[in-house]
Parts: sequence; C-alpha cells; structure tokens
Amino acid sequence: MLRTGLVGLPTVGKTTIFNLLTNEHRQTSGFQSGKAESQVGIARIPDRRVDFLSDLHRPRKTTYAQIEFTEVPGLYPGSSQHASTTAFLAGIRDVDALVQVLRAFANPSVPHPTTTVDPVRDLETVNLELLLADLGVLENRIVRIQGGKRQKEQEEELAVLERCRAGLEEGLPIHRLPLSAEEGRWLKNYAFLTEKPMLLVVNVDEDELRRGDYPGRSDLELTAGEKGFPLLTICGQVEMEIIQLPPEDRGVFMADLGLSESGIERLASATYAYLGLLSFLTAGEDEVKAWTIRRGTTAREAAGKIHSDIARGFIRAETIAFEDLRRAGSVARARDLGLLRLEGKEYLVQDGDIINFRFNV
Ligand SMILES: Nc1nc2c(ncn2[C@@H]2O[C@H](COP(=O)(O)OP(=O)(O)OP(=O)(O)O)[C@@H](O)[C@H]2O)c(=O)[nH]1
Ligand SMILES: [Mg+2]
Repeated sequence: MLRTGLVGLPTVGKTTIFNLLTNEHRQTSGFQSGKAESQVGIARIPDRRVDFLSDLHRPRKTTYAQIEFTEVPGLYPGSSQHASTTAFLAGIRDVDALVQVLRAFANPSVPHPTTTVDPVRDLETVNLELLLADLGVLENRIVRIQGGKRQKEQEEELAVLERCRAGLEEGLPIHRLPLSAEEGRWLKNYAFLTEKPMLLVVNVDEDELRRGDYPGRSDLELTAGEKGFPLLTICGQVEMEIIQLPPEDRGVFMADLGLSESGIERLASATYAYLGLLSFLTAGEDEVKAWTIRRGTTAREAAGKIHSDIARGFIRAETIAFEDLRRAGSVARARDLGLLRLEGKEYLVQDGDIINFRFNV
C-alpha cells in the first residue's frame, strides 16, 4: 500500500484533511493540541472502474486501492531539535511521499500558528525543520563513523554523508543534491525526509474556494512550480463535513462548491501522476480488485504482485482496456469485437488494464 506522511505547522487543518481523506472522525481543535503522537488512517481510493466491474461480476469481495496517511504533530520553528519530534519524524521516514498542509483559510477563531496567512513562509518554515531533522540524523551518523574503525566502505559512506551535510548546511534538500546513483545508494537506509517527493495541499475556506484565490496564491504557485511540488487546493472544513454526510447527500453540496471530485480522488490522482503509478484491475466472481504498480511494469512483474507462482508460471495476460470493456458492456461481447488482447510477459501494463493472467505451475 502507498504510504504518505501529513505534515505542516500546528492548527493548519491537518486533522481536518486527514478526516476528509480517510473518512475518519478524529478530534480537531481550535488551539494547538500539543499532541505528541502521530495518528494513522487508511483511505480507500474511489475508482469508477472498480465500481463498474463490481456491478458486472457481483463478486464476493471488492477491493479498492488504498493510501495510508500518518498525521504527525505540527512542526514549528525549532521543533526539530526536540527528542519527541525526532521520534515522530522517524515514524514517517519510510513513507513514499509527504503531503504538506498549508493554511490559507481565514477563520479568526483559530489564531494562525505564527502571525498572518502566508503559505510560502509556512512552507519554508516546515521544510527547514525537515532539513534540520535530516541534518541531525546525518551528524549523528558521521560522528559514529568517525569514532569507529574505518575501512574502505566506511570511508566511502563518510564522504557521501559529508557532502550531504555540506548541502543541507547551505539549505539544499537532499533531493536537490547532485549525487550519482552509486552515491545515492549509501543514503537508502536513512530514508531522509528531504529526499522524499512532496505534495502541497492548501487548506482554503469556502469564500476563497469560490473566489479561486487566497492570500499568497501566486507566490505559492511560483514556488511550487520551481520546486516541482504538485499543488492542490482543498476546502478542509466544508469538505470534511460533506464526507461525513450519507453518500447520497454529498453530490449536491459538492456541486454547489463547484467540485466534481472528492478530496481523496484529487489527491490520489495527483499522487499517482507525481509518483508515476497506475492501477490495473483483476475481476472475477471471487474478487474485483485494483492493484497499484509503477509505470513501466511488465505483465510478468504485475503478475508477481498477485502471487509469485503466477509470475513464475506466466503464460500470457488476457487484457482488455477498461474503456473498451465499458463500451462493449460485457467480456463476451468485447471478445467478439476483438477487444480482448493476448499480451506476453514483456507487455507494459497500462492504467485501467483489466487482466486475467494465464499461468501454470
Ligand atoms: N474556517 C476553516 N477552519 C478550518 C479549516 N480547516 C481547519 N479549520 C479549523 O482549524 C482548527 C485546527 O484544525 P485541525 O484540523 O485540528 O488542525 P491540525 O493541523 O490537525 O492541528 P494540530 O494537530 O493541533 O497541529 C480547527 O478549529 C478547525 O475547525 C478550514 O478549511 N476552514
Ligand atoms: Mg491534528
């Protein structure tokens, strides 16, 4: 499962957004909760292809793709130097991406954690804390290597770590350092936070959503563009309230806000595009299921996601594109129309492929 960490300053709406993504009902608060624990929730990614297949096959089980979210307590200037922060940040070192929540909503009843609404400043503040947290990990490791017996391996590692330290001290996140693939391998085990892909979620209020504007928008768009961070807008408070309504009542309120997709749908598609992921589907009377893979995955590798035996005994992948099936209306009709393809093990699986793997063991 894809795993992400939700970070941001205190009281910017992390829990609100966590709730609307995961459909949980965790407590939000108008003052700094001062909570030092992370919370974990799982979001089901809505997928109309899975819905369609599920209607078609009436399976015993329907499984959507999922994203796990870990909300960590708010970061603020200097917080990376506390042991408790080191501990909760360690808990998101192995996530696939970070999602940073930035406050744009006005809400006078919730004091801004620093002063005024200024998402670029907040972004820099949080990123600096992440960078300092990485620097702390690096420095500890450097001291430990320097103090121990050093062989060629340790010398090599030390050289790379020292280059990283120099970069971080200049304010460069690790993903911006020009490291060769070989050098990068030394960093694998550390899973540095500033090496991770980051998505930005601006938490706007209803008025800002309707206007399509908020304080600092053009600056933020520029900064996000420069850094290559995807930027999404979510109307936290209202979207959370909508998600807590019965499903049949949500549509009108979403439409009224001018939203055609829920927060999790928008965030999931941005994340998949950014990380180069796609979904293929399997369907039968037992189960309809969406599987998440990287772009460029071959049919045999995709089979291995399901079971290593299927990869080992791979014969072919009977494949049909979702849109072809939808237009044909049934697998039998799709076969008559010649839309069912027999693909070999090197076939590159496409988003929305519905695959039946033929194999023998
Ligand atoms: N008007 C408005 N208020 C919001 C919005 N999002 C969050 N709030 C309010 O801001 C306060 C903080 O929200 P939380 O979601 O608890 O923020 P948080 O980032 O999780 O806070 P900590 O975990 O304490 O750091 C709550 O009172 C929310 O109701 C929003 O989009 N609009
Ligand atoms: Mg919170």
